[in-house]
Amino acid sequence: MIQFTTIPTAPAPWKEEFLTSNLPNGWSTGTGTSAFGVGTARGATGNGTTATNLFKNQYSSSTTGSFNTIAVGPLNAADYTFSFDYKQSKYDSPYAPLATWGNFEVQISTDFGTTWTNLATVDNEAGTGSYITKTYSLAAYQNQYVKIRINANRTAGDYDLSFDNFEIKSPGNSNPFCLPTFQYNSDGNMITKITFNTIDNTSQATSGATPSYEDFTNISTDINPGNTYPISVKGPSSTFPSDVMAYIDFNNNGIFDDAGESFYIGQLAAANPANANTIMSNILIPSTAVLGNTKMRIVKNTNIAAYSNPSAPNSISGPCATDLRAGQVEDYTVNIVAGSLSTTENNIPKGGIRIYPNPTTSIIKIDSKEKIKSFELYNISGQLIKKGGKVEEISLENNASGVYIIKITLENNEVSVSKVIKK
Ligand SMILES: [Ca+2]
Ligand SMILES: [Ca+2]
Ligand SMILES: [Ca+2]
Repeated sequence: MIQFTTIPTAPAPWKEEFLTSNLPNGWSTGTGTSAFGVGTARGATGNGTTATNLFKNQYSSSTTGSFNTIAVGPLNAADYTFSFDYKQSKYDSPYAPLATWGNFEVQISTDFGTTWTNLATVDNEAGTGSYITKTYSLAAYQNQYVKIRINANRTAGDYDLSFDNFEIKSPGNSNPFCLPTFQYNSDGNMITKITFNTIDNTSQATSGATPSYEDFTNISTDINPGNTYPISVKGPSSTFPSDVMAYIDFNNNGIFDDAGESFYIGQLAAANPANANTIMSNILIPSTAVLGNTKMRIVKNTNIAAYSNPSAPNSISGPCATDLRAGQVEDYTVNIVAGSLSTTENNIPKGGIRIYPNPTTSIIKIDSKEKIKSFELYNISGQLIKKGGKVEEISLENNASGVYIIKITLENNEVSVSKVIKK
């Protein structure tokens, strides 16, 4: 009965470097012969951490291609830039760049892909044999969600057009959400289950075949400043115990260990994946936390210090430590919402209420089995925009494009909180 259209979003700062060969959440890459694909082939090898990249063979029978990113935002810093790496390489070995090949448009959308504006056109740019980095200011898009699209057009040749390392960041933080490095990768020391508020995520437990980084930022939970939430972490530890840290980027600057952002969750005793232990702790969300989407990182690391001194504090020196032994990092999204929008109020049984269309261009209609008593509409920063009594529809005609939160109270005092998007 409920038919919400959930539009996937990612918090900023943001980076997509194609760590696996799966198409990242929220992206689309076209269909048939005009489709871009994630992987690596011929000269289409990536730049940086992974060879994996997003590429397409452009040739006489397949001259155009298009793809778009997930929606990223809100962009709450004034100095955000958008950048990516690209190269074109001849289809045949040794995959040299072509002198004449065509062009691609770089487009941006602030309405989740309904309309697009050209940021730039890259036209027959001379290749270097290496990746070329393109960077564009997003100063004009502060506080908005943005989606980026690339439209590629071939005019000559048979070549691969490759893209990698899509990134939205502040120049003042050149490596947002930097990853730690493990001497022995994950080995038998992975995280197999996390619970935090409404997040309950189990992940793979194959010793020696589990990546040291898992990106679960498509999994999100709503949390309120000033509230405390339980967290549990489960995982094996092959020889020595493992320390577990949690980090939440409360001030939304791409750095995980500013004051008050680090939490020592505890130590997991040695165990194999089949009998892995679980530790629990609590995280107090500071009243100063910036509202909106941000990232939470869980870092687990096995270490000899913990073995020789079980009471030793964590030996994870930071969320980007370069000297960890073996373990895993999992990233999640947490959406910090004002206290009055607590999801614990969201106690209406599924099917009881329907809000549509979502996204909308102006009117939101509300169908409810129970009579509606009142409504409140908030912007993404948690400010009350409008409120009223019994209502069947709400007009967003005079409101800016973006994400809004609607809280509906029914006659029986049940409360529903939903996100709606105005295009
Ligand atoms: Ca890559
Ligand atoms: Ca895991
Ligand atoms: Ca931070």
